[in-house]
Amino acid sequence: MTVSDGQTTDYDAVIVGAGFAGMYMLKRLRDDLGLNVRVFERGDGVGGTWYWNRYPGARCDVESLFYSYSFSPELQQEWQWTERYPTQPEILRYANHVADRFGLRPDIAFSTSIDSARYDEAQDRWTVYTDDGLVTTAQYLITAVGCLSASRVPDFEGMETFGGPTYHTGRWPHEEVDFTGRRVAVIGTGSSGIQSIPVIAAQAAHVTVFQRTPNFSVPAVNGPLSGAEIEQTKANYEQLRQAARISPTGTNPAAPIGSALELPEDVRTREMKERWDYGGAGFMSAFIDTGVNAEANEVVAEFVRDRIREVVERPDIADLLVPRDHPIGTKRICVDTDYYATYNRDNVTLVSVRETPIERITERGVVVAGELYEVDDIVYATGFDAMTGPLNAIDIRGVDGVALREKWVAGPRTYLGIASAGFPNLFMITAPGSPSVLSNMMVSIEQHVDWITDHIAYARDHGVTRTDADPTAEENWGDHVNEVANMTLYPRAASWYMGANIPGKPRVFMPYIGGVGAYRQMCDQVAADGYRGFTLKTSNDVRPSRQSASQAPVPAES
Ligand code: N01
Repeated sequence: MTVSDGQTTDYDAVIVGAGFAGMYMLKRLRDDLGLNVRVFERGDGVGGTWYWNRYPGARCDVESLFYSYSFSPELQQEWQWTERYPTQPEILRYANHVADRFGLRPDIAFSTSIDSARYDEAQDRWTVYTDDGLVTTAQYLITAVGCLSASRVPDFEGMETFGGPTYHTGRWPHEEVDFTGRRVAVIGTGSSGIQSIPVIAAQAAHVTVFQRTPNFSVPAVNGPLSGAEIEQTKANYEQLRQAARISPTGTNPAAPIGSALELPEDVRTREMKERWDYGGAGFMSAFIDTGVNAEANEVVAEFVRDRIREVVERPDIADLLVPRDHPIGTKRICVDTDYYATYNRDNVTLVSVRETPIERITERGVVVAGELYEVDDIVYATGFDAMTGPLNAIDIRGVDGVALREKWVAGPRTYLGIASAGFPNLFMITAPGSPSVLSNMMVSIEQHVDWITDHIAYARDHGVTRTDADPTAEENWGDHVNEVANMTLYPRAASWYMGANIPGKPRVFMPYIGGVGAYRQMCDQVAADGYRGFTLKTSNDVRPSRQSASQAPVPAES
């Protein structure tokens, strides 16, 4: 392994990104394997998603006590969460606490982006080029770039002529934005819009919401955590964390009570009402068939539509807010505080841009169907080039100089959502083909980081200088990812999971939907089989791992 004298730019591993994935990866490789590691982070602080997404009302839709690292019993006991769903500032404080507590900052180069990376086949090392002109080499390149970090603003005609400030929710300024007395346009009603609209409306003189597709949202029922709740979770953390690791989504919702099609109407309505009143995304787990059967899905969707009609006073507005174009859950379910009730305010206007898209943006506002909506500020809550966007933004070149973005031109191809054939010694945390965005990201991040650490330790112990996914194993895995997705209703929605929000992006269901627990088992089995499906090269030879690639993977649980 390479030795660094503090001056050298040669490392054992380079990590891209200092969000929760990058920080934990650094800790494991440095503290447990004793490697020399350099992290490059384009922000000037840690936190990733939570560093960038500072929009009003930003909070996590996974409960704070479980949207946190589990690797350190001391850390999880000492950190005090204050609310059921943590705010962005609180999560960012936590990320900073972790960075300080484990002394991570000295190994992170902040305000530095990686532009490109080349695999050097003669040396079995990556050469990494950063925007400060530095050239760095490393045996391993590990991306921890996040799934939703490439923010996206549609190309509206005339947008550059707008006279006031504009904001994207995923690139919010660090200083406070005061909307008092201002007329604000919010474009987009995904999770970011749904969280920010009520908070902006409470401050601004007027908010005009431009909605293309209504979304399903369930109430968070957020509130302060009581001492008793915290104590109880902390006393049982070990079992609760383990249950999350082997669960379908990395969380601990109440188990489904049966089939929405088979249960008597009063039973299923009672169940949905109880879950609705309890709050949170656990509402979606009431029945076993919501995600796979259109009729069952409709039972749940109609329950939510009724709740929208109940809350929104004006029937014409309620009608616009009721989602009808996709099965519930096939676009990421939103979790809100007072979203629908916000449309009862006098200072909120809803403009549907479904039939009549935004025509253009002028110096004074937004034009729809020939009408100018005059505003002082525009908030783009228009989402991200999800999952592949952040990886394709870096010019990553593997064997024979092939670019990852060229290899992925028809959609991402990975083995286990961690590696991609022809890109040796490259590991991608929570990449397409892994559960990632369909799970509690903290659980999936820890699983990937631990698996990658074990793989690197195995390589070191066996004199392996290069590890590369086998193309056949990758193809098999891709088939499996598609097969499982096609068993569900997910491909029916024009969602960012499918790449549908980016014009020209291939329509491929990107995350793996076979479940976090089942996926973990498969990854563990691959490791137990000596990294089946990877070709491992020692300093003297190239040899396939113990079992042939054609046997990989084993989607035993799906
Ligand atoms: O982005 P989105 P997001 N004209 O893509 C609309 C995570 N997250 O930032 O649906 C008009 O969901 C677009 O309309 P349509 C979470 O995983 C988590 O809100 O494409 N409108 C849509 O309404 C989430 O799913 C949390 O028709 C246009 C909106 O912009 C993911 O991030 C909080 C348009 C984009 O919604 C992304 O959420 C926030 C156009 N030309 C985010 N183009 C929590 O943890 C796009 N839109 C709670």
